Amino acid sequence: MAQFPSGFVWGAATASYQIEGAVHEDGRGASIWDTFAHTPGKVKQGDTGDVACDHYHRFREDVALMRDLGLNAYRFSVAWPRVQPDGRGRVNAAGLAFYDRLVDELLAAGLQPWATLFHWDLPQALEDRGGWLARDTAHRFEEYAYVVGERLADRVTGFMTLNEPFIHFLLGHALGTHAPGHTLGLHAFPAAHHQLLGHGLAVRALREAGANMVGIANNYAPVWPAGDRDADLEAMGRVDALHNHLFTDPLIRGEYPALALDVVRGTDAALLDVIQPGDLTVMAAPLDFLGVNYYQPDYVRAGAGPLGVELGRIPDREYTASSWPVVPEGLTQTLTGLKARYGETCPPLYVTESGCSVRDVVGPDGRVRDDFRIRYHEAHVDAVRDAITQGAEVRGYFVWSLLDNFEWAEGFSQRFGLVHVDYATQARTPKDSYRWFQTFLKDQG
Ligand code: PNW
Repeated sequence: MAQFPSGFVWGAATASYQIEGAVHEDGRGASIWDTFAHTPGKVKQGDTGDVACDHYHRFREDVALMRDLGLNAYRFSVAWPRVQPDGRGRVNAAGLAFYDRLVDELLAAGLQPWATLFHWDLPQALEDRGGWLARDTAHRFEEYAYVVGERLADRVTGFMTLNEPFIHFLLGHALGTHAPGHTLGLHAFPAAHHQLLGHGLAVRALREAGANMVGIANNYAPVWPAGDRDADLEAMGRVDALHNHLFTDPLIRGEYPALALDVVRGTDAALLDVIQPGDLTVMAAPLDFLGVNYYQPDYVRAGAGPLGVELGRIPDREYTASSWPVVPEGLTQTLTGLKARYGETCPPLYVTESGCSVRDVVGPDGRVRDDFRIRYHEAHVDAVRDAITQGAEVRGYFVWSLLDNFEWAEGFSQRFGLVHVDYATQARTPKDSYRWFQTFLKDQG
């Protein structure tokens, strides 16, 4: 079987609000997820990230787990409200110092630090001024990016500006199931535009601060047909434009996909007024890599939804505990599809998230028998290998996630980790999948 290219990056990924806890410590300001999780009815069981995995205090133990696993990289996110409690201006030295300690600990353990600047925990103070619906937030993000870059760029291997701006746009601003909870439908378009603008401004700021590997982590899904009428194919095109092209074409081609603009214009032509001259040039700042977060295809037919779209359940598949189908070939399609669409201008790709939720329990013998997850990652690693064989330039694979953690609106009910977390005691238990990955990496040499 073909080997992975030398220097291939094998990592695990997490995000600040999902693991850190310590929400009131060392001068951290409130984020929109603090507000949202503390609003009754928004998160299952009333769970919050107040304590989460207590990673803020246990990061040394968590880094040791990764070192022992044999990973060579770790993708974490920086909590903006720790660095700038008010989202602008004043920098909180104690907050920044946490990431400084984390990065040093990673380097000492032989792990490359990969930092995401925004994984959805916007400072509440900025939300109060309009959040991503306001153009100013893009400029505040630029300022924050420079602060983090100045402090960490000498040691961080790769920076990702945003995590999944599409999901933050869709669930946070269009549908309202994530913070900040807006239910604007396509009237949320400014939140897409301003995230993309913020991305471009942050790329520039990071480079000025000395960063030399800069990218983004996007969520991608190949669009599969759930019907074959003309209307179904048209519905697929709209989904592809919004989910996959809207957040990538501007970065690589310096233009919005025409179909996405049509859909937004059809909702309200005035929404497009947020696009100012020069914005797309800013967005198209050259990227060193593209991060690919992959979970499942969009299975689409025409229907009565707002986009004229209905999402279906792919038949004859295994399903994860979060009811997502297991479709490894969708990852191959995503990676080769990016290469096909952008050709020579396609940046090198890293799978920045891949993983599944399983109903894991610690057995009486202390083992967590998550064979489902082992098979999941075996199949998805093979899918990456297939994509490389077919000409995609893929340089890394990050498992989502290192630890079981706060799965947003699902709270702690969904476990994605290679390491089990008992939230009552904060005990970490490496699962069978952790041991599998350890052996796999040894075999890779
Ligand atoms: C990603 N969807 O979120 C995030 O980057 C992680 O923080 C999260 O824990 C992980 O995937 C697992 O969910 C997503 O509805 C949330 O398709 C929702 C969707 C996709 C990704």
